Formats: sequence, structure tokens, C-alpha cells
Amino acid sequence: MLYSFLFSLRDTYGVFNVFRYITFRAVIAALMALLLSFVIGPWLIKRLTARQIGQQIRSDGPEAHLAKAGTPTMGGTMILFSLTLATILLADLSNPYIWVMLIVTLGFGAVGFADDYRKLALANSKGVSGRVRLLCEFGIALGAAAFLYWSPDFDSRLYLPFFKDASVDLGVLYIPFTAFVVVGAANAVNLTDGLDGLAIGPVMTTAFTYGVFAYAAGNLKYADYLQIPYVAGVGELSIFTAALLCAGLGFLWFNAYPAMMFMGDVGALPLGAALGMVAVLTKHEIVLLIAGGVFVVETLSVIIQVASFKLTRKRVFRMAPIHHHFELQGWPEPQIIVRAWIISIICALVALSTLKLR
Ligand code: 57M
Repeated sequence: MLYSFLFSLRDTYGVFNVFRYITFRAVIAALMALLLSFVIGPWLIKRLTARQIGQQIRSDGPEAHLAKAGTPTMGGTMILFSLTLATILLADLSNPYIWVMLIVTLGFGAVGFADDYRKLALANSKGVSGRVRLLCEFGIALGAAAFLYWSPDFDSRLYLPFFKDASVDLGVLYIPFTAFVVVGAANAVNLTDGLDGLAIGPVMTTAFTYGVFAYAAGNLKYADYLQIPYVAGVGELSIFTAALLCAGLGFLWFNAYPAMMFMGDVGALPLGAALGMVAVLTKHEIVLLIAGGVFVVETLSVIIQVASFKLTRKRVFRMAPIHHHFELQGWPEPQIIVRAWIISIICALVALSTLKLR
């Protein structure tokens, strides 16, 4: 909105010509999202505390978590607000990819909000039932996937990283595949969100990685040079990912150990869905397994734990997801978190290397 207004003034004021550049608008969107988070954060914490929207803690978890009871949650609303406003103001709103991103992110935000609201505000410990939640998540993701599939020039090939021309044409199967990536990513981030700053750190590194992919894939010259699929218009998503990165950074200010606020499902689900969607739109779906390595390990730990317990009645980890295992091993919480961040930075670097290694 701000972009189209200021850019339209470029003939009168030459300085506004700078809004032509995605990189410039990405930086402004990032700063705006950060500033909004800093301004909203203290206000939101006060409001949530006053309304007693605090976390209920399960008694079967690691003991250290009992002290976290009552920590304000649903901080994801702040991330969503900052992200959406910065994107709407700085991105080109005639670009359909921006709308797909916003609708999917806010759609998953609504599902997370309903779940948190039932659990916290209405003091209903069950929240929305797992089945209804998954149904809504798949509904949103399938809708977005179908829209993409039937839009002109859609490329239904799945490209393999590390190979020059290796791709598989999924045809109409691209629709369920997209939904699986988006819903899978949303739930993987949700599982990871169990220690202060544990989820938001890797969300930020993954958002950065996909900001680079979006910029490169949307630029004919770079895409050609790097031999990655060119997707006209997808470069605009760098503005979304930059806003996501810095809305996350602003949230981390309040979520850093010891957390003053948790994000809740209203944060974890849409952030994960946004990462899944941007992976699909930039045609770098498989690389998400590398860039989001921390989320993958957390999810695998749950799958292994549940499978092992069902088959052998024995647990592989002291408790899943794996961050609980390390807590019970006696690692201090900040150590687990910072190590996860280090791993997520390494994952981002390896993911970025796929741009050149092919
Ligand atoms: C939600 N939510 C946190 C907070 C956050 C299948 C099973 C593995 C599912 C899993 C599960 O329910 N995961 C999804 C995880 C919760 O955080 C809230 O939830 C939001 C995210 N959705 O934003 O609002 C707790 O996590 C802690 N926390 C922090 N700092 C943060 O910044 O410390 C969160 C954010 C908060 C707080 O304590 O209350 C959660 O962990 O519940 N279930 C589990 O993770 C459970 N694992 C389990 O049952 N393992 C079994 C089997 C089934 C695999 C096993 O190993 O045998 C554990 N979770 C808890 N207690 N809390 C077990 C015991």
C-alpha cells in the first residue's frame, strides 16, 4: 500500500524510485516489523497478564517447567500483526504470491488462535480437537495448493537439490504434496515450541534462507546463473520473509530465557505454515528438510518415540520431543536452546550451499 503510493510519486520525487528495489523494501519491512514488535510487546504482555491469559503447565513434563505456569501466551498475535502490516505496506499487492502467503499464514493463525482461546481464555484444557484442527489445516493448505495448480504457468515439477536438471513431474499430485509440506511444517514448528526461544530461532534462520531463495528464484539472471528454477514474481516474497525474520527477532526479545511471553499455537502454527508455503512457492520444497533441520529432528524424535513405545513398550528418549530428553539429562535450558540455534545456523548454511552445489 505504502509501496504503491510512494512509488507512484517517483516522477515528482526521484528519491522514491528506490522503492522499485526488492532489497530496499525488504530492509524497510524488516525494520518496521521489528519496531512494531518492540512497541506492541510490552503492551501485549500487560494485557495478557491483566486478562490472566497465562500458560497452564502439564504436570507430567520436566519439573523445571512448573515454574513457568502463568507466563503470558498467545504472543504469536504480535508476530502476525507486525508481519502482516509490514508486508501489506511494503510488498507489491498486485503480486498473487503475497496474497497466498498472507492467506495461508493468517488462516493457520486463526486455527491456532481458536485452539489457544479455547484452552486459555475459556479454561478448556482440550482446545480444539486434533481431528478438527487437522481438517482445517488441510482445508486451508489444499485450497492454496489448488489455486496455485490451476493458475497460469504453474510448474508442477518437484526439483531435487544438488542436481542440475533433476525433477519429477507430480502433476495433480502436487496439490496433496503441497498440503503435506505446509501442514507438516506447521506441526513440526509447533512440536519444537517447548523451550524459551527454541522455535523462533530456527524460524528466523529458515526465513532468512528462504528470503535468499525467493530473491534468487525471482530474478531471471540469478536463477539462470545458479541453474535453479525461475519463478516470475516470487522475489517479492523476500519482503515477506524479511518481515517474518524481524517480527520473530522482536518476539525473541520477550521470549528469550527466562521468557516473559510464549507464542502459543497462534504463533507456532502460522510460522510453520508460512515456511512450508514459501518453500513450495520458491520451488525449494526438499531443501526445507535441510534448512529446517531442527524441526525435522524434533518431529522425528516424536515419531521414533511413539513407534518404539507401541512396538516394544520401550522408550528411545527419556521424553519426546528431544528437547525434553536433554532437559532430563540435566542440560540447562539455555544451553539446549543456544545449541539448537547453532545447529539451525549450520542447517541454513548447508541449505544455502545447494544454490551453488549442483
Ligand atoms: C505443543 N507445547 C508445549 C506454549 C507454546 C505427540 C506429542 C509429542 C505432542 C507434544 C505436544 O503437545 N506438542 C505441541 C507443545 C507448551 O508450550 C505451549 O504450546 C505452544 C506451542 N504450541 O507457545 O504456549 C509448553 O512448552 C514450554 N514452553 C517454554 N517456552 C516457550 O517459549 O518453556 C513453550 C514455549 C509450555 C512451556 O512449559 O507449557 C508443551 O511441551 O506442552 N507433547 C509433548 O511435548 C509432551 N510429550 C510427550 O507426551 N511425550 C511422550 C510421547 C507422546 C512422545 C513420551 O515421550 O513418551 C510433553 N509436553 C509437556 N509435558 N508439556 C510431555 C510432558
